[in-house]
Amino acid sequence: MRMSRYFLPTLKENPSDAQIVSHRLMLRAGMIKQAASGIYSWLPMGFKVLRKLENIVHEEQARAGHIAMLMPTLQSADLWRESGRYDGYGEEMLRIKDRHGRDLLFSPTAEEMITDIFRSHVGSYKDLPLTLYQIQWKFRDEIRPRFGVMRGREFYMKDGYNFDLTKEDALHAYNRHLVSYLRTYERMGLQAIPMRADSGPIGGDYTHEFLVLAETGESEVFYDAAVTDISMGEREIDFDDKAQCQGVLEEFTSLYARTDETHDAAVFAQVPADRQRTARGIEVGQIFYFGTTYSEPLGATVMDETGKPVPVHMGSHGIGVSRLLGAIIEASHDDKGIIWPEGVTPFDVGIVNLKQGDDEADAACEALYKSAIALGLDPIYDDRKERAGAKFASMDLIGIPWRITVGPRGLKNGVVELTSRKTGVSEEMTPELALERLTEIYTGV
Ligand code: 5CA
Repeated sequence: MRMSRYFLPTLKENPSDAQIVSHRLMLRAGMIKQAASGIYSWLPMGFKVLRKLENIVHEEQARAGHIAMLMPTLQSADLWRESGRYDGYGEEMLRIKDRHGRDLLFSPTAEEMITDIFRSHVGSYKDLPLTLYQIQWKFRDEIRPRFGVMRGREFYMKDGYNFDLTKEDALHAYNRHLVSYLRTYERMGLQAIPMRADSGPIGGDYTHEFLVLAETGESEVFYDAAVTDISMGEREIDFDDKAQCQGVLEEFTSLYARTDETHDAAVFAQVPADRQRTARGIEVGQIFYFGTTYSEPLGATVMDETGKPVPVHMGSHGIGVSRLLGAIIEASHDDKGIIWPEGVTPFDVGIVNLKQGDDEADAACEALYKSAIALGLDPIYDDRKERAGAKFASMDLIGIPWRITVGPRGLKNGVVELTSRKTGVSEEMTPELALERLTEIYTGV
């Protein structure tokens, strides 16, 4: 992409209404624009990152054997009356009447709809296990939408639902979700710690929230510092291997890590004093096992091996995809702007032309830009007639992990400068070598 042709409405000043750094930076980097309280338009660069996150979620769900689909945002109230949640859900549910006076609602989650689909089409234990998921907009009429996409009213969520014959199988589905979520967050450059939590309006008593530690997080958390040393890394996972998935769950959840809702001071006191931590965290996902809470009232049963109808064991599992943008920025920024982890960056490399209009510099940038694309990289070329300082400031603000700076002085010696956004370290090298380095970083070859 050439900056001169892109739509990147960056702001020089800090927006006064944004209280936390991720919200400020998303507005300043021209990623979102507020449309109404808690409702945002996703401008091109914000949309690009949102799609990258979505792709990672899809890839990791496919790896775990879960199946993608899509359900409507507007749903009939009747289904929710059947489960008893129409009245129970409270003011957060946006209720709508259509022209015929029928009650609809904007889906805040989709347990009812997926259970309805299941009961219409699945009748035998032989069709299980089954895990279906979607990535779809949700609406919750939050009393206090704030912090930009972090607590929106309209937000993008991955919601997955497992259907199993037995509790044991459903707990394996729970474990599969835990493992796949850990992989998902790590690919996004985040450490998200599974913590014992409260199930709220979803129900059930078996649930973990995934929290990214950040001062601006809305949840108070208590944990054993040793949990921050555990990561999935490169290990191979067989998602059908029950013992392996259970092992990962135990490894990640045996140490003390709880949100304030389930915090138990007496148990916490047993953690060695020098490892006790109290902090704040951003909830970027939650998994639930709730047994037959929905399948019983909605009549989602299958015939078991003896021909007897039994309600299926279910769980639901969510990732706050749009909230993740805020969480990533909270975890990775400095006073100049965003620092995108390579796995989610909107562009792989920024090319800065120090002397736009100079034939030699223009030609070198043009060649570099085209070679980068030919190599499968996604460059953004700042070809505007701006001062070098302004170009650097833009690249730093929008957080591109690598910058190649091209100027007449370097070109005399056949070199450009490759700079890391994270460390600020620059190295001179030939344009070919710079591209080789970047290809290795992004594709591993
Ligand atoms: N049905 C279950 C799992 S699919 C469910 O709705 N879970 S949830 O309520 O925990 O939501 C899943 C994730 O969506 C949360 O972990 C959080 O990351 C995100 N989320 C929830 N509310 C909001 C909101 N108002 N704005 C942005 N993200 C939100």
